[in-house]
Amino acid sequence: MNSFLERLQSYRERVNHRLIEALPNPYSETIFLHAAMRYSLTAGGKRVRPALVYATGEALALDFPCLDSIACAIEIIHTYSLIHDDLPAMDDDDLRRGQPTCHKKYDEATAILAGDALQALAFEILCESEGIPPQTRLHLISALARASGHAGMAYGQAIDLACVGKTLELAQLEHMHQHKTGALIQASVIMPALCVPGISTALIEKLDTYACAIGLAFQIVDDILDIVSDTSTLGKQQGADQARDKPTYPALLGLEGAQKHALEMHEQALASLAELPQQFDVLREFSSYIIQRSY
Ligand code: GRG
Repeated sequence: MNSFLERLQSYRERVNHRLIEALPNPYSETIFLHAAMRYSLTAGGKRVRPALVYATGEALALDFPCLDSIACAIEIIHTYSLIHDDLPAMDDDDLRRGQPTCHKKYDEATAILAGDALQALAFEILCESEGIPPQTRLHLISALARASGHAGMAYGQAIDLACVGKTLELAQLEHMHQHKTGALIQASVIMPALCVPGISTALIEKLDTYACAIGLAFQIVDDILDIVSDTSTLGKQQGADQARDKPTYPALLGLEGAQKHALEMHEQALASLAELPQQFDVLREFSSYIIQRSY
């Protein structure tokens, strides 16, 4: 696990450099759009999704430069979603990653625009990713649009907002999280796979099953950490989701039941990779990291 954690750190450092390069410089001292984009994108964060892009790329023997655009585009979409999620019309949070949320640091209009501009920037990066053939770029753009839009994350967020105060069945909770959290995690695995010329449908399916399972495991662990971690580790108020009366895995299954369910998802992820060779160990270790992480 230690060497995996070192690898994870190197993925984080790599994407952090690329993200800084991708950001526009502030044009003006009175217009805060660019500063707000930079503020939210560089305010910390685990970089789980870009790390998963690099890990999948390594398993598939892809070159790192061709993975950079995918890693940046997905993290930028993720950051836009957090900015919008924190707005008063959504979760109304004051803290994100231990720092004032974008609309608290700047103002609501600037935060909305920073999210909008980040979303557009993600697609611009994919359009201009020189190391990737144009036809593949189109597939990547389409995959990210699906994962983040009306059939993916935005749909999941809409379900989430409609579910406040309701009790959901496990299948309904999973449906919400497969879209809200899972879709971008799935894209982090499938987008690198789309760069492999002639990749088989069978391999894509195995990777997709793997990604669905770790996406849910990630969310279950997030719900557990929301209860068991303290506010300084979380970078937000402890028990925030519970306090908002949102349906969570521990609320539905109990803490132990949620832990058991996360382990089941990890086992499902490993099972989907069972026939794949040793070079896929990086993804096996990634799944272990997802269920063992402490923040
Ligand atoms: C506004 C369209 C739109 C979507 C928002 C991602 C999201 C959808 C909302 C965030 C709220 C939340 C707690 C979602 C669960 C997914 C999740 C655990 C997000 C936080 O991701 P991390 O832990 O965050 O990877 P860092 O800060 O490490 O990048």
